[in-house]
Amino acid sequence: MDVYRIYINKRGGPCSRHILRITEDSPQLRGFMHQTITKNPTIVVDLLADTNNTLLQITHGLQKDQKELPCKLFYDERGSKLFERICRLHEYYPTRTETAIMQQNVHDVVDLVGHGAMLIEYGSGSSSKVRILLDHLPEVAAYVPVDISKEQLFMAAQGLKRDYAELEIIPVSADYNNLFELPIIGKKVFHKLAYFPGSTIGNFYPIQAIDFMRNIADVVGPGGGLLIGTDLQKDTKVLNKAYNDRAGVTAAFNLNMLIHINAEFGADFNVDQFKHFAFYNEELGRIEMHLISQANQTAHIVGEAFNFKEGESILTEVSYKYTLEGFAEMAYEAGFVVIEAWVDPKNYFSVQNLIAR
Ligand code: AVI
Repeated sequence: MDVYRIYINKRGGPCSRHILRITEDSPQLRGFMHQTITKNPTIVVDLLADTNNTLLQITHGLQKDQKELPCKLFYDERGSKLFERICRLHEYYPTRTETAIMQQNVHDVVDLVGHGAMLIEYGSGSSSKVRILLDHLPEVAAYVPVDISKEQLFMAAQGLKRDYAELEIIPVSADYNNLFELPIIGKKVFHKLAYFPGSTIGNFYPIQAIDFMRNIADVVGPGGGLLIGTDLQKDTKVLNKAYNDRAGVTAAFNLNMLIHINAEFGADFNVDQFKHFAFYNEELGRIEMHLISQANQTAHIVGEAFNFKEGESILTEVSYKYTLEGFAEMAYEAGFVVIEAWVDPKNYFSVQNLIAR
């Protein structure tokens, strides 16, 4: 029977460079747990179990004057499903607009990328967006989906294996905000292309976005590429609607963060006593998502008490919207040059091809 093998670093801990050498008897795998999961000869590497790091981020964030929580906490199982629903909402234009841009320009994209690429997708999730590239890119050397969720990686890799039998798929389970080393692959790699769709770059503060893209530039090396989706600045009304949908899915998604923290970190947030609030901050060019406390209240996390005044907010997410020029400047600072930016007719969204300098 074909198997997936998953190697979990038992040491865990925050960001550090872990070496992934992926053969069964490799000495680097000593001290790693080994689980056989399911079909197909594909290897999944889990770099870090960073529960402690996340807990620190939560408690530090709640000690700030403007309380904040890391937006990665949206994505437990329920949160990921809610996010999928958001992506299908009429008000939430980014997903369908990015897909349309890709569909209309895939031949140009592929011409620029060329053959023999190692395709590394950051935050690959269900790996659905990459299919349009895989359908058109000639001779992909390997597809390396990187995601924190092992379950999603397994499911996605299985699905892809069914449809792209010849493709070498090496999923890496890692927090892509941390440095990670690429797995070694069998075929010759002509160049590396990082793929970061979905405008998730907007969820980083600009300084973090530059650092993150700098890491990608290191990973792909000079001449390597980054294909990235970026949301663009537009009418405030359109933006406010996208993050305040009428069906309340975004509100449920936002509140789910507290449910997740209660379940995973033994906290006791009274979820009913918080309300979703999102608005476009024109000055800073970003959507801000907040949870507003509806009363004076206290929540406990690992024995520590956090007080909330009535009306006080927790900032749960920023979602920056860029101009093409502003993004090009940021990319340049991170070591990239924008080669091409494809946009939709309304100029709502862009897919950009960047080359590392
Ligand atoms: C994942 N990210 C790009 C989404 C966004 O639009 O910033 C997350 C999201 N938050 C609310 N709706 C969607």
